[in-house]
Amino acid sequence: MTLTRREMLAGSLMSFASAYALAEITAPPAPFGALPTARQLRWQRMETNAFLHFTVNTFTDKEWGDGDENPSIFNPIGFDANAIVLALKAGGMKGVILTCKHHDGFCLWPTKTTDHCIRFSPWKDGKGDVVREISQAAMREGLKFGVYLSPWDRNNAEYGRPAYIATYREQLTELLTWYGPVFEVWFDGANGGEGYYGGAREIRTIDKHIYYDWPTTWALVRRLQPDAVIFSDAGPDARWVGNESGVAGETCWATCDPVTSDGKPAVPGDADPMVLKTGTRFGSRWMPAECDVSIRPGWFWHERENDRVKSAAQLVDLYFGSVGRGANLLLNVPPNRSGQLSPQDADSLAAFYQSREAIFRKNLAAGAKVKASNVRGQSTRFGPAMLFDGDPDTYWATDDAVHTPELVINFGQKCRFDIVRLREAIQLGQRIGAFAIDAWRQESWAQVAQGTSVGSCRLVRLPATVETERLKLRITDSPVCIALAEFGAFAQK
Ligand code: FUL
Repeated sequence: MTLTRREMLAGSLMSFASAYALAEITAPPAPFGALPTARQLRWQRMETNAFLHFTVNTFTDKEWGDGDENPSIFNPIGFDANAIVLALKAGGMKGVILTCKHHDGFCLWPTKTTDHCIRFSPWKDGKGDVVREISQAAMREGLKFGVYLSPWDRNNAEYGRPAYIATYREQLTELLTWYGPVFEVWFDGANGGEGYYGGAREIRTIDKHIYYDWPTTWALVRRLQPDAVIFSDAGPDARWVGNESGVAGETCWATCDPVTSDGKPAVPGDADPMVLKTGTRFGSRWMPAECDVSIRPGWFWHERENDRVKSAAQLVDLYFGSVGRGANLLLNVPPNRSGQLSPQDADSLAAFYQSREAIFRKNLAAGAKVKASNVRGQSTRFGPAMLFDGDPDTYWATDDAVHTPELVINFGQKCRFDIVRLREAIQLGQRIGAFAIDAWRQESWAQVAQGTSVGSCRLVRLPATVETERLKLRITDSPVCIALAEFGAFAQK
């Protein structure tokens, strides 16, 4: 049969129309609530980053330096940025944040703003630059580099007065323009109090809500490093989790409206830790939590703590309590006086990574038969196969009216596992409010676990190893249709 031009045109218009209709039916779910920016999405996918606390304190054996240190004490003769970064990489760290200046005010780079810095140390005859070496080693090894610049400066004579704020911003400008891309800028909440302050040796208190004028400083970060995530007790991109033990709330929403204990908008150094710990369900801002914790009792290296380095098993627990609750883990591993990681720390880090690899190597649900109670528009694009393709951008979604669907995983034979991992398609917001997991026991379903917030990652440790042929995920609470990017079942034991 030969078609006329007119018939051909009509035919192609028809198929265009039906394809269009289908596409309409299977349109992705509308985003819900506060959404992550591209920089936040990139940051959340990093999951585990390292913190390096290193400065004069490493040599004075202190946690907080007074600001009256003689720069001549800073002399890490064996400093090896490459070895440090390689050890972090072996620990599975994706980024590294360096304390470029801690509360003592000593700058680890040749700043033009103060003499309380590395230029006046004997290390490399005052020509060294720790910031440059760490940032370059990170770049070489594929880790991202971030900066910590303490707002509180116990050395600066002008601290507490406007002149210091100008200096602080100059220091930030140096750090954000001299060393290439920065993935995170870490603003500490600890500030104001006793210090050396250029010899005044007094107590200086500041109004945390006014003194720093944070909006202006954060605008500077945005201008100089638009991809950098800004971290503080009050965000704006990532929030402190409210404790330094490395653990987020059992319920931990990525949305948050940080407030002070009397309900005012929070600022660095004045935020209600309980709000930070759990976030705010349906909060107005996407502001995921970051759990900072040290591998040792202190933030800086102390010889007396060499036998108190956290074990791989303890680090795995922290991973479950942070990344497993939708937060990022920022693990501090402090270099020692020779400028290297001590073997205890490096060994623990490597073992931590190997443990994680061993646990998450095989998703036992990936080869199973999976049935969803509902699939959006019955489209394979939103089908449950998307849960196992390892792509965080694809997901199983339901029709708009279906908020509490179920998913049955049929292993075809008895399967043993003790960990379940869920990941929402967070580019569409935090949707799921609660879920439950059931195992098939001969003739009926028995609930083995339940949970609340999911977000970028939820790890569920089952109370005991489950051995079953079938597993069921029930979404028990969601204000809208769901979009789940991953379902995983793993065996640790
Ligand atoms: C705190 C500081 O006072 C500690 O020394 C450390 O830097 C920690 C990460 O933040 O507020």
